[in-house]
Amino acid sequence: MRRLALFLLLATLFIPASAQSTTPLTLQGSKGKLKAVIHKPRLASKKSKCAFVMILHGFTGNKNETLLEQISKGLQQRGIGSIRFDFNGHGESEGPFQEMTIENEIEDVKKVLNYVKSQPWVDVKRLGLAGHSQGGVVASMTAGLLGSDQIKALVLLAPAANIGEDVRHGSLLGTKFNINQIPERTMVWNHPVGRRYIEVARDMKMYETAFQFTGPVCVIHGSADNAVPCKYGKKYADGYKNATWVLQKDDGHGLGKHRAQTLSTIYNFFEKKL
Ligand code: FER
Repeated sequence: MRRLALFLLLATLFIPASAQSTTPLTLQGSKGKLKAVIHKPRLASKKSKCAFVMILHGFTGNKNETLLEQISKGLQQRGIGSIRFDFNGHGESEGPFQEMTIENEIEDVKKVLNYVKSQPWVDVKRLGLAGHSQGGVVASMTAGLLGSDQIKALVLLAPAANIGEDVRHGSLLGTKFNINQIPERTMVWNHPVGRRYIEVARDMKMYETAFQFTGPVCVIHGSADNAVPCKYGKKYADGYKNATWVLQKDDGHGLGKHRAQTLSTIYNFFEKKL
């Protein structure tokens, strides 16, 4: 009996911490299987929960871009979990690129979110979203649709708010097409963009949907971004009730110039707001 009591006492004194891990996984998305990497931070005990961020890449991008990996690793060191994944038609995920749309990318995010919420170590009350470029548009619209009950904080990195406007003018990143007779496919950055992508982008209520989100937002944009001029990011920041605007001088679309500063802005924001 004394031994048992001693054992129980020691057991409570040495509750094992749960180690950090970085694990590849496959999830069901809107158009097939999605490949993802989930980052779990070190937790005080097996029962602990942590804040968590979903990280979204851009048009023709993938989950292993340096910026996204850096965000995951930095958050992990600060006790915040994250997931990066390839959208349908991108990276190692399934689905033909030509069928990818901003709409079905939003569906991908919702499906990944359901998986995240099922993890016992994730605090579902402390969920954040971060998206780069087209991933920023997807993040903004998903946050608007789900609301601040489900998404606590949002980071938009060079959000590609010009997509809708470009499309309505018959242009996609410099490729021209006839908006009154949308082709079955349009090659953009060597990728086949389908008709449905253009229709969705033409009709989407991007700002209107996005601005339904009332939680804290941080918008970071490079002043020398040639793919998405920074005035589009500024319009996002100006439209939100609760946004911080960070303009990175002479930085481009990939936000590589002041990377350390960009990263610490992201970490500090999530540490404070989640
Ligand atoms: C466009 C403007 C910006 C566009 C895509 C982007 C496909 C997004 C770029 C990115 O995600 O990096 O007209 O058309």
